Amino acid sequence: MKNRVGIIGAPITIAQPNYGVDLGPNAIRYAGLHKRLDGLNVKYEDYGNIDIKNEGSNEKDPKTNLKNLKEVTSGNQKIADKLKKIKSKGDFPLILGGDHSIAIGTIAGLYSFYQELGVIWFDAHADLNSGETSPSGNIHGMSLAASLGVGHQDLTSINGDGPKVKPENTVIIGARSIDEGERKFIKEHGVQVYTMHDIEKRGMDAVIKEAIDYLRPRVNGVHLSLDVDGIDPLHTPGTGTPVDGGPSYRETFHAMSTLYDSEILTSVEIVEVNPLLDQRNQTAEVATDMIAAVFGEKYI
Ligand code: HAR
Ligand code: MN
Ligand code: MN
Ligand code: MN
Repeated sequence: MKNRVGIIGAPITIAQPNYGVDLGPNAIRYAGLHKRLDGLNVKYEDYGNIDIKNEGSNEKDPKTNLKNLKEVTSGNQKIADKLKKIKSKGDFPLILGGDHSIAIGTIAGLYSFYQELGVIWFDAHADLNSGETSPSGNIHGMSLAASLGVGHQDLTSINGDGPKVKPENTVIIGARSIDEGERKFIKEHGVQVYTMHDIEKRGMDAVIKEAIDYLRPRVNGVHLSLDVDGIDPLHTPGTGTPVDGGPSYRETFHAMSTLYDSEILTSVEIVEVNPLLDQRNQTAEVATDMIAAVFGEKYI
């Protein structure tokens, strides 16, 4: 990566029910992020954490079926603004979450620079719900839909009205917990989804290479949104909504280093690390290993 990396902590937590995910950015720093980047000769600037107000009623609004909409919206507005600032300096954004709602802000900010943005959504979930389909009212399960322009107007109009990314420029990898409404969304909008079944049948190497080859001719930038619950919870127990049966540490590391080799990525975020649910910061350490892989760490 030629550009300097701009690190931002984005500690939104109120788009999901567990407290502690706001501590994710610092847990990743404590796990040795800076040293790892130093070891790779990657230049970076750490801008610290965005000041997020994680105060909301945590009640579902009976009209919208959303929890903490106002607060999640204003937090994401701040994230979008910060993204625009560091992109204007020429930095390569590395955003540390925070729950997965932060992708609404990062992708909205990136839209100012890439009208044909590709997104690789590595996750156990599809995050394609809206107020109408969500079983929980938790906005972190709606962030990809909002980025695609579907959902509450407050969420879809951050940094300008409408979709920030197109369904045909979006690839989900690792999905194994997809709600009924999300299945319908995928069929209707044509998002490319590689479920665990695809990974089992074809292997991670084939899947990640196909995703890269699919996106490359279509897009002018690619954002990796890495939800740590995408990885098997044997390796990443410190996360709010773990789902068994995910890709292993090795398979995920391989996907990340293949993305590095492809030189396709223009921004990276890592989300849903919750140190209060973790054991000895293990999940932040795995997250840091995956970031190292995406920035070029190899075994020799
Ligand atoms: N699909 C469920 C919902 O919408 C669960 C979402 C869980 N969340 C995440 N997102 N960590 O990837 O409530
Ligand atoms: Mn997610
Ligand atoms: Mn998830
Ligand atoms: Mn490998």
